Amino acid sequence: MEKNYKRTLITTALPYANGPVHIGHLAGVYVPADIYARYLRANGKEVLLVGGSDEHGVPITIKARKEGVTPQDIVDRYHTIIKNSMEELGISFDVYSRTTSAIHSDTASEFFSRLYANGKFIEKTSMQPYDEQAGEFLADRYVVGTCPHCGSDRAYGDQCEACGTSLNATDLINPHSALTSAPVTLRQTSHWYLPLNDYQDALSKWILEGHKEWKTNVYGQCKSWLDMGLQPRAVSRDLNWGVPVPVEGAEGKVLYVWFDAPIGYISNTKEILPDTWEQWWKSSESRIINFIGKDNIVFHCIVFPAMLMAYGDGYQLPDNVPANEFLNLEGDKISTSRNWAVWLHEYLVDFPGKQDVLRYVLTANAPETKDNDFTWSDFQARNNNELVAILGNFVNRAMVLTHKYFQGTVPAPGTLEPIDEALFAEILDIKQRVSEKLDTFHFRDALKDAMDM
Ligand code: B3M
Ligand code: ZN
Repeated sequence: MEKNYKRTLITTALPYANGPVHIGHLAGVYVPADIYARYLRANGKEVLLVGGSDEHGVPITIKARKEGVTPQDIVDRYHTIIKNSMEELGISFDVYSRTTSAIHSDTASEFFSRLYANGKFIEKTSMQPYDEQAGEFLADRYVVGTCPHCGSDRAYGDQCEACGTSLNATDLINPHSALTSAPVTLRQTSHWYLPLNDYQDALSKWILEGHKEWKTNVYGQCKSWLDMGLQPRAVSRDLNWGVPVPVEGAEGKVLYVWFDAPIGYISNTKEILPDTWEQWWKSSESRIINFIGKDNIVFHCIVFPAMLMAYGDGYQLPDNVPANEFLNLEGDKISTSRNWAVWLHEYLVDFPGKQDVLRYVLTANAPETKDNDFTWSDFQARNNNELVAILGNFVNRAMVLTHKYFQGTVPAPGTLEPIDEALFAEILDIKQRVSEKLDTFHFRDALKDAMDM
């Protein structure tokens, strides 16, 4: 780290409140972000760890429709489960809020209004997916079809979860409605677009020249997006759940969830620090680090930075975006819809008091540079062979010997013999190596070094 920052704002991707969080979320985002926050705090740095639930968008309305309840019911239920379980796991958030809060609607609405007033959007009429049977436009995940990149037949209108590619509904092969399974028709509607192409040069310079130190998976994805050439992206949707588009005549339209969600980082900072939040966002003495999963890279490295550039007013761009790859479970992709996951709230019931075991295993096996697999046999082996046999034994021996020879009190150090000096030097050396790895977001290697000690 060349520059010495006064404070670090650490953000964590806002999980959709359409289900509880699972070990994939934890390994990808929350455990590493928490390690980093604790590491900086332990070194006396000023840190803010920001999180919250993403409560808008089609993932929420689809879930509500499936269960025959309102979107509000869904987000209330899962926000509570997520917030409580993360707290019980020990993720040390300074704030964990939600995008249905009033402060968030106001912030997101104002953000859009300013860009609108300053002529930063293009308004375009286009043909969009429509379900004749349901009489509704089909935003994002309401359209399902075959991914033109990897051939997965479960790609959504906004993204293919199998290969991580970001899509437009019209890119899909054989698109049909997630509501009624009817084939998708097209109908005319108008939306606001952010012309990302206007920011192509600034983004290229900022990332490709200015941030060569970013993780290779992140840098590589950004480069391929930039090499393809950026296109205007719609920032509104025909949907009845979300932040209303604050423009006259835009009834029935809301902000695209990926427009309002990253603004949630700002509104959550405002919520906890109403008077000083700007120090964290607009001062060159502060830096912003976004912890995310690999499927969120384009939104954090391209779209949100372009929004911040368009807004101006001193907003800083992120200094780093350490994105992780995916964690699989017993050789199979974790899936909420197929209920193939280890859910945090259930783990906490099944393994009371064993929060650190989960945090340890998810870090030792973190998907930092490639997808990784979580297995229960590995969980058991790491618990028994590493935590109990190595760490537990080390602590136990130190305790027993302290009791046996020093009445249970750590004695004052005597004169250091050469052998002690050598040991100290070795410890400092390990500490240095661990710090270097933590500073560059290699938590798994840092843990390995610490355990080898
Ligand atoms: N909720 C997508 C996800 O959960 C989205 C992240 C928002 S971060 C601002 O992967
Ligand atoms: Zn795909």
